[in-house]
Amino acid sequence: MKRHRVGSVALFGAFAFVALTQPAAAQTSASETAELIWGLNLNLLYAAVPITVLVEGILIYTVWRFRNNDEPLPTMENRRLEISWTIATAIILLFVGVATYQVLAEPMVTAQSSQELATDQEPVEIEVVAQKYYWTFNYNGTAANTSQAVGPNNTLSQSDTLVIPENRTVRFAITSTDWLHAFHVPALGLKQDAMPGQHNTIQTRATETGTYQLYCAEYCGSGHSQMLGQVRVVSEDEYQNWIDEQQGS
Ligand SMILES: [Cu+2]
Repeated sequence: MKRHRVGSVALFGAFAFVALTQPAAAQTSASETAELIWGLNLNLLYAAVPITVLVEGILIYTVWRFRNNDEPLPTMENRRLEISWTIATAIILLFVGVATYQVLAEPMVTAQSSQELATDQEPVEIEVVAQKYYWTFNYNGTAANTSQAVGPNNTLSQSDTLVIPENRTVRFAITSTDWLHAFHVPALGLKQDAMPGQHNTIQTRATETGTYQLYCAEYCGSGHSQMLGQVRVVSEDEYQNWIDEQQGS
């Protein structure tokens, strides 16, 4: 009878595990950054779900097992149990720490200096400028035609829609002209504060063409919720054509 109960709890746990992890596993990542973050999320879920099921299982079992016990006696000391849960917790925390730091150390998650980038191709460098309540993108290394929008150093400048090539490293230098904003593209796993007087760097390599939503993720005033934009990921050829087109050549 007791074995039967334990079996039921284990079976329920397995179902809960599959049900909870399936949506995360089915998630397709649109960039290397998003893939790393979702991979970590999934690994942590693999550790967290069995622990949750185990703890809740023991709790429910204990409540049921001692339901008619009017004078419960606490366990005064159980050294083996105490050593076990201390070591088990240490191992779990070590796993969480190592797994997290591995992802945090990835250049696609935490941007490093450009020297540490092992890319066969020059990264695309884009300055992202936040201002109440819109986004401006300055494409470094692209000379703007005078008839087009011109950014600092005569670079090609665009507002609201950011166009980036697929399968190529793109570095964003994020800044603000007034006060705090935050550049946030959830589908690409990108989030970085925009602060006046400094450039915060993030980088990614998009792996899926498409159009993704850009949000401001730092409350910045009455127009904050409308401070939106779009990120269009296109093929390398299409990107070059788009640059040429914008330059009017
Ligand atoms: Cu905002």
